[in-house]
Amino acid sequence: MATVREASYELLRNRGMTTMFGNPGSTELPFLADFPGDFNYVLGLQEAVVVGMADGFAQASGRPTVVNLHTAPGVGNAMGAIFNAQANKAPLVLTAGNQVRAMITLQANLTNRDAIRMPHPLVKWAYEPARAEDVPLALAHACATASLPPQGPVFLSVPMDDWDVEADESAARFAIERSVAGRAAADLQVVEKLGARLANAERPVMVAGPDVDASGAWDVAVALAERQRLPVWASPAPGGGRIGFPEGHPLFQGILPPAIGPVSEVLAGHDFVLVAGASVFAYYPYIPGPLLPDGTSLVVITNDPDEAARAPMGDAIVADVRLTLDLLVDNVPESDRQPPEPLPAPEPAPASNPMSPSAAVATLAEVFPTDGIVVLESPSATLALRNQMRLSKPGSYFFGAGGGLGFGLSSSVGVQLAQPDRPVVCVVGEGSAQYAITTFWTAVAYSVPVTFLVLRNSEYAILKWFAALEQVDGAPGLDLPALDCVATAASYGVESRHVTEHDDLVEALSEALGSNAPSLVQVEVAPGMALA
Ligand SMILES: Cc1ncc(C[n+]2csc(CCOP(=O)(O)OP(=O)(O)O)c2C)c(N)n1
Repeated sequence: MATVREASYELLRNRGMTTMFGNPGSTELPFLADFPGDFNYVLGLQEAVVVGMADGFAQASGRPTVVNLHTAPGVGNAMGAIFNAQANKAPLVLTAGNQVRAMITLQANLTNRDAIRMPHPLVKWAYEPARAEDVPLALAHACATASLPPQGPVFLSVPMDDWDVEADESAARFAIERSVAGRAAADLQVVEKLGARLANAERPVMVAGPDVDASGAWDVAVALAERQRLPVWASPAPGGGRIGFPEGHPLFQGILPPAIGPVSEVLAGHDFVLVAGASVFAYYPYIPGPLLPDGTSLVVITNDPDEAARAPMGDAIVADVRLTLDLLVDNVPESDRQPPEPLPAPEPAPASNPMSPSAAVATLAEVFPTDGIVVLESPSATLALRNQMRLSKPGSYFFGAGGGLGFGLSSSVGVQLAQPDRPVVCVVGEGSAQYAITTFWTAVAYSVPVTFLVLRNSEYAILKWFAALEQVDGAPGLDLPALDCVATAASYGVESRHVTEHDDLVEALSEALGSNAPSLVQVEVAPGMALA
């Protein structure tokens, strides 16, 4: 007879979920007993890092991913990263231990007494099974819910004495073997109407968002834009965890600004806006104005009913982005519209000392491998990186859509583990790096060859920019003198170098990219926001 633990591992194995990320405590050890040889346990040294790594892994592998958190305090540490995972639509099956059932009611030490309530509202589902025998079914439920659209984190609390209990063999077998498929295309009639609206529009435009990439719709988005000669904008950068359209394509026009009035200004002159795979829109800061220009209508295709419902304007089709675009492209004619003028090539950044953030990311572009992946968390250089690099391959860009720092460093390790054949470069501000600094330990311990490029400007540049926008004078705490990521990373065993000159940066990055170990390059950059 199998135990609940054995049945649970078989269930995960059956779903291909054999890499898990965790930071265990005494309440999780019974789950980890006799850890099966075909599973990988990736240890993170703090729970926010654990969840960030799993987030990157889940997104880059397209698979639900198990996370093993310590009871209440571990879940507490993880909350910011769970917030990010929800914004990223990362299918995480978060598990945490709890006290033995006999001591939950009397609230023994480490009891997570309100386990189900704790991770709300950041998870799609939270549960603690009523009986130990129900753990496999609850785990199957968790895996299905995390994977169904919109994907996202779920939470399962398991009292520590459940794992050795004998499983209900028949129930466990059904739980192990069942599968739940959830990608649904839109009704053909709805797509035909959308096709007619698009084809009959005079000056339509497309906005491509993160779920184009996540749903594998990259090629069909390009085919649709080419067929209909659509100018294409990327959805606003703050909420855009992934890129939905090749940014070097002649139809690509740039990134929509993340504010109400400015979006409307950019879209002026277009009578129809097709948004694919993005929320409408991830605005911040608040710059009021009309939501759309006069005479402009909008349709969004999203797999997320909440995204559809909460959009402040336009119509929505709730369906899988890829399947819907596949249908749509077959339901529009080849257009003879005049294609838009292509976006001019990026201006070379003028030389300065220290170099500008734009010059630093332009230098990265010089040596960036064609199959490379960027994980980005350098707030004041986000737009400069997008503009200078113009990433143009699917699955090449990951950014924390939630905005909680710590995603960058940690998720880059997960992305690299999921994509071992593609070089991963994590571009990170020295301030942001601190939120997940122990990631370096995991990168070394598991030989994960991420190249970390730290842009050091000795300040919270983005906050100074926000302070000016918000007309806030005299705010404390916006300078960061003397943070040395080279020394910190080196103390964890990461090969690390500080550079100031272009040629040294080229050499350091080329070396790091060629190495099969994690490496860090810290480059001194000028303070301030880099917009292009
Ligand atoms: C968890 C969390 N805490 C605080 C913030 C607020 N915040 C946003 S950007 C930023 C500064 C980031 O500094 P750095 O990485 O050096 O980048 P720079 O702004 O200089 O480009 C801070 C503190 C946040 N986004 N997330």
